[in-house]
Order: sequence, then C-alpha cells, then structure tokens
Amino acid sequence: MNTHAKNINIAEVVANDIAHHFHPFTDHKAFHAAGGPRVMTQADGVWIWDANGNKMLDGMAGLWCVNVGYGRKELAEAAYQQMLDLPYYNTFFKTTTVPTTDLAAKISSVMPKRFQHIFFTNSGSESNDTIVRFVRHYWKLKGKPYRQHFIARTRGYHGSTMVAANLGGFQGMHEQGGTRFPGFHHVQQPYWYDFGGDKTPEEFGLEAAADVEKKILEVGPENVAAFIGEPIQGAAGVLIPPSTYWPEVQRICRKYGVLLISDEVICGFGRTGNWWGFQSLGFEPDIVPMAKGLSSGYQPIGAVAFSEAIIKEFFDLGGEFYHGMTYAGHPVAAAVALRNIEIIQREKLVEKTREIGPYFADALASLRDHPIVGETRSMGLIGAIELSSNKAKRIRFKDSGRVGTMCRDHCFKNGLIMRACWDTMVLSPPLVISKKEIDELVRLARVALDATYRDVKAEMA
Ligand code: PXG
Repeated sequence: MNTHAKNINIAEVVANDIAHHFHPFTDHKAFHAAGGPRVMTQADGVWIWDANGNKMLDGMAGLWCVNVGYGRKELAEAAYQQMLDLPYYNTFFKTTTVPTTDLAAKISSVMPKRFQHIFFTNSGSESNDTIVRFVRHYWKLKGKPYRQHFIARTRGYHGSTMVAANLGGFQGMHEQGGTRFPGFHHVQQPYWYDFGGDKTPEEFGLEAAADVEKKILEVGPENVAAFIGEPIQGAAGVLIPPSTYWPEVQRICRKYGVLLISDEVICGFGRTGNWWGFQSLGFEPDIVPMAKGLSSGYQPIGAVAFSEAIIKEFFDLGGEFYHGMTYAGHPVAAAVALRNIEIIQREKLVEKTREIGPYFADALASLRDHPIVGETRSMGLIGAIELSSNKAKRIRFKDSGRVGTMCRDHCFKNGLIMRACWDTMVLSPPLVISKKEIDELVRLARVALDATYRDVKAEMA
C-alpha cells in the first residue's frame, strides 16, 4: 500500500507547509517546533497511511466524518460524472440542479416525516449560522421579535464562524476574535462523570435539564428563540447524557414555546445506531443541522432540515429570505452526498452500527481494568475512555489535557488515531469497521495506555 508516497518529495511538502500553510486549530509555535505536519497520503477502509509509510487505524473517521470508510471508488465516479455533466450551477433565483434536488428528497426520506424541506450549506458552521438567522427572522415574522436569544451548553461545539462560535460553549474560542455577541447563553453540560457526584446518572440528567428551565426563566421565556444541543456532545469528549436528560429538555422547551434544535453534525447518518442522534436519545427536534456524514467527508457539504410546521409558516408569512452561499447545494457535492447515502442504505450501515455497538462497548469496557482508565462509554460507534489518576473517586490528572495529549501521541506512534479532548480519549471510527478491526483498535489503545501510564509513573518517581 501507500503507492502514492513514492512520488512525493516529503521534505519539500513539509518545508512548503511550514512556510505557507496557516493551519486551523493549531498552535503554530509548537507546530514549527515539532518539525511541521504529518502528511497523510492514502487510505482504505478504516486504515490511513502517512507519507513515511506509517499505517494507522483511523479511530476518528477523519474528523468524525468518514462514515462509509475510505477508498470508495463510486463516490469518486459520482463526482467525476457530475463534473462532466454540469460542474456548477447555483440554486438561487428559482433554479436548481438535478443532484441537489434529488439530495433534498433523499435526506427527507431518511428523516421522520415532518422534515420535508432542506436548506443547503457548505459546512456545519454555516448550517448553524443559517439557523440563527432563520430562527430570529421566523419569530419576527410571527410577531414575536423579542424571541432572539439562544440557549446552548458549556463546551457544546457548533462550529467556528462568528455565530457558530457564539452558540458553542468553548471559553477559549469566546476569548478570541470578539465572539461574545449578546443573546447567547450557556447552561451546564449533562456530563455525569465530571459533575454527577454521588447522584445516579438519571437524577443528574434531570438536574442538568433543570438548568435549561432556570436559564429560560432568567432570560425571560418571551425572549428565548431556541435551545440547541448535540444529542451526544462530540468535541467536548463524547458526553452521552443520562437517559432522563433529553426527554426532560424537550418537555421544558415545549412548555415555554422554545424551538428545539438537534445538532446532528456528528451524530447524524448512523453514528449512534439510528439515522439521527435524536432517535437514539429520545427527543423530537424542530430543526436539524447536519454535515460531516452527509458526504462522509468526500465533499464539503452541510444542510439544515426544517419541520413542516415551521417552514410552512415561514413560507406563508415571509417574502424573500436574504440568505445563501454561492456553493449552497453544489451539484458535485450533492451528487457525492447522494451516492454516499445510497451506500449507507445499500450496505445497511445504520443497522450494522446498531448491531456492532454492543461489541464496541464491550471491547472498550475491557480497558476498564487499566490503572488509568476511569470509565468507558459508547453508543453505536462513538465512544470515550476517561483517563483518571484515581478511578474510584473519578479524579483527574493535574494540568487538564496534558496526560490526554501524551496518550494521543503514543497512539499515533503505535498506529492508532484516537483524539484527546482534554483527558478524555474519544473514538468515532468509520461505520464499516469490523469486529476484528475493533479488537485491533482496542489492542492498540491498550499499548498507548500502557505507555502513558509508564510516563505518568516516571513523572511521579
Ligand atoms: N456542529 C457540531 C456538532 C460539530 O461537531 C460543527 C457543528 C461545525 O462543522 P464544520 O463543518 O463547520 O466544521 C461541528 C464540527 C474536533 C472537531 O476536534 C470537531 C468539529 C470540527 C473540528 C474539530 O473534535 N466538529
């Protein structure tokens, strides 16, 4: 494998990258000190190779997105054919292209019946920006212009654009670039491991949901436009809320007429063992942003699904919605996304994920005997391993994120890509992963955990 790398002058790529490439979410001083980037060149199934020929099991499906796995020729062919037929046309001003409309119908067909209208974007961030503009305008059209405030969660991740970063609850992001607009509020995350104390997860789930009601009352129910949350918080460390949480959040939102938004950018398209995370977590949103698994990352594309009740009112009351991106519903991205959903259906990847979920959960649970593993948890094929200095008391290592980074680096060295969210190791492998590959993933994880434990002990000695 890795035939590509033979023709690549790696030293030149690295030098050019250091000289010219300004990377996202990267500390450039540390990046340069480390000698520049790892260059990825080729991938197949759940495996990825770098330019030096190192083979790694991609436990993150890229960035939570390559659901159908790497190396799908038919997705390349779909793009190629569409480029030959019609490489671009827009969807503004009463026009469309065939794959764009087909994709809107296809997405609707894999959602509950009340979702029949799809707005296209190019990313998850744009989907969430679109929602904020839409929702604020919707309430204005309905004669409730004060309903402008959004409630979200601490360490929720909704993207990086100005508005998406406001929706998100990452302090570090809020402190950069003026992303503290009025009208965005954050409540507690339903994270039992860190905040549940002596309560049962179910008790804690209700308590975390009550925080949503508290915030609605604080802001004034007449001012609250919507509540947004990921069914399972991904970038925060795969926080799977207790079963009591989402149904209670839904009850509270309905009580105060607050719209409910399920950010499905990570959880959508099978990740949790159902098409949508809200189906696995037991609630019914009004609006659904999506991206990532929509094209399995083979093309940049995002979308927003609106329930018919809302969209009908919007169409009836409103004139033109002054919003849209040049590449919204791009025909090549749409053709690829369409074929990607066909693959998910043909290969029954949603059902397969539901079936293999317990195997994945058991495999992760086999790591619980490890001295620095405090908890493992998963749903479908998204999971986490909590690193802990005192398992019984759920105590963290000091300097949050330091030991997690050590573990992540050991993973890379040993052929596994597993991300660290502070000291929570997270996993989201391609949905095509086999039982044998899950065994290998867990074997590699243990190797990295052992090496991390050795480092930690050496520090204490
Ligand atoms: N919503 C959720 C739930 C996400 O996870 C976005 C929106 C934004 O999507 P775009 O396509 O604009 O990136 C995301 C993206 C990480 C990481 O390190 C996670 C994301 C993006 C980048 C890094 O876990 N999620």
